[in-house]
Amino acid sequence: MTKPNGPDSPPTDDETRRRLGRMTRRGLAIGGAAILAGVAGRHWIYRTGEEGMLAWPLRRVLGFDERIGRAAFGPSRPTPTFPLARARMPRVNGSYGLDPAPDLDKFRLRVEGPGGARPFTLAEIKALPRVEMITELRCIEGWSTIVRWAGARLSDLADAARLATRSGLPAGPRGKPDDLLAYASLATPDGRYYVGLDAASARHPQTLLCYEMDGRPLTPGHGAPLRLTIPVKYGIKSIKNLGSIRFTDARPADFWADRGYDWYAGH
Ligand SMILES: Nc1nc2c(c(=O)[nH]1)N[C@H]1C(S)=C(S)[C@@H](COP(=O)(O)O)O[C@H]1N2
Ligand SMILES: [Mo]
Repeated sequence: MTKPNGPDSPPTDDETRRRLGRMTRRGLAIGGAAILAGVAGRHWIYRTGEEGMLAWPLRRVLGFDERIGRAAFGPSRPTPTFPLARARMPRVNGSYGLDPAPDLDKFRLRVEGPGGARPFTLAEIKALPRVEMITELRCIEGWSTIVRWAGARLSDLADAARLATRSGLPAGPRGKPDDLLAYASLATPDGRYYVGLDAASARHPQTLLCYEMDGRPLTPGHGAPLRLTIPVKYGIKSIKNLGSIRFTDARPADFWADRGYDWYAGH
C-alpha cells in the first residue's frame, strides 16, 4: 500500500487540481457577494449622476469589482507541468536584495499578520509537505525556462502560521472565505526587493517556497536559502532570498509595479 500523497511521494497534478477545486468553490462565494455589492453600487451611481467624464463612485465600484473579481476568480487552473527531460537551470536574472549573502545557520523567515509575528527556520519549512514540480519560469523580458523545483506550498506555511486570516484560524477547507486576508507582502531581508500578491495567487497550490532547483539546494544567485516560485505569474514575482511574508488587507507595494509594470503580472 502506498499513500498517494505521503511525504515520500511528490503530490501529483491531481492533488493540485483537488486543491484548486476547493479554492474555486470558495471564490464563487466571494464573487457572488461582490456582484451583489456591485449591483447596489451602480444603483447608487445612477441616483448621484455624473461628475466629469465618469462618475467617481463608478470608478470606485469598478476598482472594487476588479479587486474582488481577481481575488475571487483569480488563478483557478493549474499551470502546465513538463517532463523531467525538458527541465533546465535558468540564467541568474535579477540581483536586487541578494547581498549580503545570508548566514544560513541564522536564517529565519519572518511571517507576520495582524495577529502577530512568527519566525520559521528552514528545518520547519522543510518539515511542511514537500512538493516537487516542473513548471515554466517566464520572464517579462521575453525568455522562459522549464525548471524543476522543490519546496513547500505557501498556503501550507500560511495555515501553519495561522497569520493569514483575521480570526487566526487556518484558512483550510472549512475556513470561512471572508476570513482570509486579501494580500501577502514578501520581501528580501534588506527590503530592497519586494513583491505583492493577491491571496488567491499566494494560495495557489503551485505557489511554492523553494529550497531546491534542479534537485540541488538553491545557489545564492538563485536566492539561497529560500525563494518563491509562482508559475501563475511572471518571474518578477518569484522573489529570491526571501526574508519575510506579511499577510494584510492593504494592497502591498511591489518593486516592479512601482516601476510601471502591472501589479498582478499574471500571464
Ligand atoms: N530578490 C530578487 N528576486 C528576484 C529578482 C531580483 O532582482 N531580486 N528578479 C526577478 C526576476 S525579473 C526573475 S525573471 C527571476 C529570475 O530567477 P532566476 O535568477 O532564478 O532565473 O527572479 C525574480 N526574483
Ligand atoms: Mo524577470
